[in-house]
Amino acid sequence: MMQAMSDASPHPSSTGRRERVLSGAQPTADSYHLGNYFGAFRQWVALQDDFEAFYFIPDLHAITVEYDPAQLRERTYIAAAQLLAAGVDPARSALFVQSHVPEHAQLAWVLGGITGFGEASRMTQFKDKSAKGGQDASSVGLFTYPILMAADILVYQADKVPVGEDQRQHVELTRNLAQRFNHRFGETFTVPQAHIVKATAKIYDLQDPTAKMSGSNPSHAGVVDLDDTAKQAAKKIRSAMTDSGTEIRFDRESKPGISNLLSIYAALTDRTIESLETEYADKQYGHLKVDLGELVGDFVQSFGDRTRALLDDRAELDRVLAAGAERAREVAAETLAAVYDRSGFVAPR
Ligand code: ATP
Ligand code: LTN
Repeated sequence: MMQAMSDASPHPSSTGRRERVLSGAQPTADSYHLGNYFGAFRQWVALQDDFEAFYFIPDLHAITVEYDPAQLRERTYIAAAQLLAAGVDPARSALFVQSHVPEHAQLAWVLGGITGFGEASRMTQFKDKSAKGGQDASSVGLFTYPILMAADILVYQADKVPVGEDQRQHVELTRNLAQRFNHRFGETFTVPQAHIVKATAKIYDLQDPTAKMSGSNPSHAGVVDLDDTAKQAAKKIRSAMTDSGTEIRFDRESKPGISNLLSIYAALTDRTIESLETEYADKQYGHLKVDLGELVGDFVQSFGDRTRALLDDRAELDRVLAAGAERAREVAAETLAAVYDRSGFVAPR
């Protein structure tokens, strides 16, 4: 009934378009890290073959914690260069900056009206982050962060959202909001699915292999940054906290340190954990660390070379981001128009 009354475009899943993938990673550090790469970017790159892809740098999300404007601007460029270095291909994917597409913020406002306060209060990322800084230090923006994230996803009618494990709850909220809106106002949104690859869904901190490798950790001793030198990265791997005992075996419970190194090794070389266990059966922790240290060192070295070359040409980065935003806006504007219409807003004429 609602839909029949609406003159906005139909639900996209009925239009036979290609399936869409969307994701973002905050520019809140001077570099992304190995956890971001394996947990997210590798999947982004793989999915751009078969999906219509939208990848973006959530600068609006980045201002929900204390930050420095000049630093944010620089980090946004670094993020763009690193995503390109990781293999995001602007010929196949729209790569853009969130603030270049105002529809994200506009849709977030509408979704805020159908989000329960209690529902938002249950988001564990907010609870964790606000616990660290103290309730008074937390902004309202940090609280409503997941609603903006839902808007990011829904405004593109995304089918798949490749993220690490820590983002699962936010995608679940997004699904609930999409279903709620569709139910109340008529079919409007595609209900997205999280795409989480189990083997690399959570890369752990090298110094505390029970905690997530995280860019916001004040110490980067356990975080391999993608702009580390080969030497720095190799040293971080060699200094990784490992477990008591000597056996090189994957066991998350009793050997979190070794298991984390095996996960990184397997992901980096496209080998199975089993083949690594076999290869290192008679060897010591030290051998594994030295070998992996070299591999990770080589990896960050070539990643860094590619990134620096891209960062040297800001005008080209601007062009890539502008083209990405243009493509993104075509899609986002169409969704927002449908949402405004279904919401009962009078169209400007
Ligand atoms: P924070 O400082 O909030 O911890 P972060 O380092 O986790 O930041 P995000 O911007 O939150 O970085 O994450 C970008 C993407 O990388 C998300 O899809 C997230 O799930 C993924 N990701 C982040 N850390 C890891 C990790 N340690 N293992 C696997 N995936 C991760
Ligand atoms: N909250 C995410 C970043 C992010 C995102 C998104 C990821 C913002 N909007 C939309 C996927 C889809 C994080 O990684 N911290």
